[in-house]
Amino acid sequence: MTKYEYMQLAIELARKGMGRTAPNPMVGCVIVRDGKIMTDGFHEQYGGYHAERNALLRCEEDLTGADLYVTLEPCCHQGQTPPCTDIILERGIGRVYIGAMDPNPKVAGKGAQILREHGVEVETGILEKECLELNEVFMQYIATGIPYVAMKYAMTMDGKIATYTGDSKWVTGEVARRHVHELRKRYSAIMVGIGTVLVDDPMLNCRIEEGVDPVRIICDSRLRIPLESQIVQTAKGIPTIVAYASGDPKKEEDLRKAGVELIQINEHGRVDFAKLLAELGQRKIDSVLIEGGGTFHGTVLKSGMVNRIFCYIAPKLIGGKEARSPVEGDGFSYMREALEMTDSEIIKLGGDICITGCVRKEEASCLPES
Ligand code: AOF
Ligand code: ZN
Repeated sequence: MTKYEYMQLAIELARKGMGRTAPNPMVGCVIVRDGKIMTDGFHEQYGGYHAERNALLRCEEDLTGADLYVTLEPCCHQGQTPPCTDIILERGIGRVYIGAMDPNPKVAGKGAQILREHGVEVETGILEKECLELNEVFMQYIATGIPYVAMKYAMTMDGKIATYTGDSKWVTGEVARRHVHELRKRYSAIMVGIGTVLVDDPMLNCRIEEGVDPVRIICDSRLRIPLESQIVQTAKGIPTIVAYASGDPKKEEDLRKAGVELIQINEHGRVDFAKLLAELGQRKIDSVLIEGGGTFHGTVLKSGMVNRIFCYIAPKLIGGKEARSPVEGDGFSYMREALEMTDSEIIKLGGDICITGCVRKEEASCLPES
């Protein structure tokens, strides 16, 4: 096997930690000697041992001179667990292949440097693009403290998210809907505008085996969320935040009693999305999946803080000029102003497809006021 194939295995292992490591990274590690995989490991949960330590502790055999493949630069700091560089050196590993460097200021090149200083051969940048993408959330959050934001919507071939009567169950088929639940597992929080709660009364949980429910966040400037909505009714079991600008004190108290956490941000009577994101970042929320309606998406895109879009398309047509579309507001005047994606890819999901891509940063400035 080549070094790229071993790193690919390490990436697949890392993914097993999805939904359980935030706000820390997903990391995988494979250790090879004389062409044989001796051991492997991954970061299983937040606060637990790192991938390298898990792999090394599982193997009692002599690993002197072995090759270690790891998706993220080994750490060299004492955090919740001891430095991985220590155990790598103790076990006499000969060569370390690194996928992506760690932007955490406590590591940032020092991990690789310490290994080299102790005579370990270090090669960096193996499947770097894939390893960076694996941890796109961590890379942004550790550097800025601002959560990574993805937006998701499902539409028909004629660009509608519901019929003119508001019916939207279901636009896409089962395979695509399962994919959405995988996203809900991957992202730490899910966010919608109050409109979605009033129309759909959703649960916004993660309904797959071994799923992890994201924190639910409702943007609700005037605190209109009904106490009898499914979200409020289940707030004691699933962490739920309502972000609002102003509201009746009695309603505030009732919501708190129901288990809802309230965040008040009043910017001229509205919740400012950028300020809300900063607040969520302080609460260790590293990523947010937006699953709102067209109005909410329009507002959020205007902030310029959306990193990625997941657009599901079902091969159906429903027509109707009153039928809602995924991004509303006033929109741009000219094609040349369009927000463009980089690194876009198409995923086939049964009869549906998903187009995903990163919003080109310099263009993510703003949509016109609606
Ligand atoms: C992980 N898992 O497999 C690797 C990490 O919170 P701590 O003390 O466990 O330290 C977290 C930091 O360690 C994290 O920000 C990253 O820089 C580094 N590497 N973290 O949780 C791992 N390899
Ligand atoms: Zn470590």
